[in-house]
Amino acid sequence: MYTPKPEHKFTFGLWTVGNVGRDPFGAPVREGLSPVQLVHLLAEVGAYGVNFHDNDLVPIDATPAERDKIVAEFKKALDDTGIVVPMATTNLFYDPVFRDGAFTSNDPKVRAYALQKTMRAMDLGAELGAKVYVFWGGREGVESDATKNPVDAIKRMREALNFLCEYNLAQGYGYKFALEAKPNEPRSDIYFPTTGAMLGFIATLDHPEMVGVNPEVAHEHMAGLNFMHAVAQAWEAGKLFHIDLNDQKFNRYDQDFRFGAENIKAAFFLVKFLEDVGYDGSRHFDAHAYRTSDIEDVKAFALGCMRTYLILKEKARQFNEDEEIQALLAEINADDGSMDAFTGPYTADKAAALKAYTFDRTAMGKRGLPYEKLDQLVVELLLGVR
Ligand code: GLT
Ligand code: MN
Ligand code: MN
Repeated sequence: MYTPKPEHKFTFGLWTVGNVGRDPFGAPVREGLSPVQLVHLLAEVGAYGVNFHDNDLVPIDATPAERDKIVAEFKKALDDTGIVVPMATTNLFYDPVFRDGAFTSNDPKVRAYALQKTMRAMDLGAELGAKVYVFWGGREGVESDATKNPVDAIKRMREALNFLCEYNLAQGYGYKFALEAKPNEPRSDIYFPTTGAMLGFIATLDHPEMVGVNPEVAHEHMAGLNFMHAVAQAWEAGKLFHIDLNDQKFNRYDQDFRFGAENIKAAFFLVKFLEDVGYDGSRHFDAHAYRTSDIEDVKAFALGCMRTYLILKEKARQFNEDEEIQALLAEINADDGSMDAFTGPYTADKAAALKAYTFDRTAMGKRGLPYEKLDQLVVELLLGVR
């Protein structure tokens, strides 16, 4: 019942199961597996797809001949396993050239190089079948506001995305672009720090219909925000093009823990939301195993992400079928229709009638709201005693 299958659309990045456990205080602890080995590992644990940055697959200094050989071997691994590539992205943060950003760098040469690198990476992703293209601007920020004008940064980012939307159209790639926000790390402050900020920015682009978001659990939790609310806003705006699932303690560094490892209740409401609305994109796990893990434990990590998702999906089904919970929801949302005359689209008559109406404010303020009871039912459902 909790066995991952391709129809669940579980995906991982090469950089996630391939993470070697390097951190700012310590060297790698695991051997790096090749992209081909990682595809086989993902097939073994039951994933549907693999995503990558250009340089997860093709080293930044590879010659065209080396690139073609790597791509051919990777394609063969995909064919052998049935693993697909739904999403691709560009590494615009690792190389020293990007130390002050890519599209928002103060150096026009760096900005142009970032565009060139992204077009080439879009070619690579399209060649392997990717339909979603993620933009995570990890270095698009500052340590000191003396160094960059934030309005210039916004304008530079807009110019780059408009350029790349046109390239997408000109090549006929049909990509949907998904912008991923993060508040900080590796920069002290990163521009467009939340999913909400990205949504506001998208509306200012030349092709807003082509661009949506890729919200990540951990990134909103770093900022102490309710992730599901950000996802709901993106969904309601028709902008939930991709999602990065993982977990972490609130207000900490970017931990990228296994999905559901820290905040089970938040993970439950997230899965319930995605399943209830019928989100049909990838369930991408942008997480990595603890630094203490060996390769067997990395597999346990990957399987754990997917199993937790499926268990929470089953819990969401139970929630929707639980008579006591549904009765409480019906009570909470009861509507006797007495306000219908006032609500909905504005008319002058409605406004006049509403202004003249007398409310029993005291009674309204005393109405019982059984939210403790309802929440406890959720807790008991999650703890497995219902
Ligand atoms: C990096 C980052 C992630 C992004 C990846 C895509 S790379 O691991 O922390 O949140 O989604 O660029
Ligand atoms: Mn992260
Ligand atoms: Mn991410």
